[in-house]
Amino acid sequence: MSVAIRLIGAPTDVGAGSRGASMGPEALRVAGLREALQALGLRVDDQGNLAGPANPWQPPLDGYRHLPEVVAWNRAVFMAVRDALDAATLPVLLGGDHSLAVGSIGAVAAHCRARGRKLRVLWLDAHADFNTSAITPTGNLHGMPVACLCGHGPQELLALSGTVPAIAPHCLRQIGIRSVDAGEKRLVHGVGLDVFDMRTIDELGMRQVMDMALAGLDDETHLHVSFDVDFLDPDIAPGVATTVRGGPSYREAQLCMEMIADTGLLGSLDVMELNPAYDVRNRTAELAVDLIESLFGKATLMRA
Ligand SMILES: [Mn+2]
Repeated sequence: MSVAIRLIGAPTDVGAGSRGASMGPEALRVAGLREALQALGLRVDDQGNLAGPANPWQPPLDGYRHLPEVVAWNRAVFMAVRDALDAATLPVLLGGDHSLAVGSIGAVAAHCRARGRKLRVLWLDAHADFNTSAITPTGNLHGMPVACLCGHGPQELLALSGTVPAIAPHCLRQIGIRSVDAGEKRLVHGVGLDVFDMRTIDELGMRQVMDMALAGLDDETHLHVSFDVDFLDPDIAPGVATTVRGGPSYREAQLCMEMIADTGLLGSLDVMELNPAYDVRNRTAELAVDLIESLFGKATLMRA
């Protein structure tokens, strides 16, 4: 793989229910993300951080918290990811809260539409992120990006990608899910999302789950990974605000990343919700870097 990687920092927590994900990009840099990827022989360009509005820390308005701020940040993310893809680089979005996936995946989807490429999105997360203003308990937009991408959400966010919905639900595979609100569950079933929850991983094992999640890819497929760090078990990854016990272990997470790398199709990546305010000596950022290395093809074991 000779394509250059472009790191894009999005230091904000306007979509989250706790402060601190705004420090995520810098924590990943301190943990040596760029150097780790360069050591694999990859070209890496860190374009620095995007700018956007401060977090006003207000209660919800009409079911959404900080909607204008979330829209502004998502516009910036959309343009940066679009520009990276137009420049034939591989964008890696350093979040930031997960609401920014609307802009990131919106740009990837627009890129694929313009070039007639297929899209597969792997959503690695403890949560389905399929809330809407009608059912959200909090109004936090980081719980809504998948719904927005599938056409359910505020018009300002739905319109970002140029087409509504930005992605067809059948493009998406959710992996690691273990916390879904009741109303959210109905919506997820209603749109027919492909969800590999933790029980499925327990019963079938990560290998079979990944075989299923990656089935049907071909050389014309753009593979996007949206990695919410709360996907991981909190015992190994305490540095997120929304921990849910019972996530993938270190080896399960490594296998997940390695199997994605084996496809050779990774085209874009989000690394989201890393929250240094909850972390212990930056170990979650270091773990994220370790897993990202595997995602880009570092063989952990003795396999050639
Ligand atoms: Mn998420």
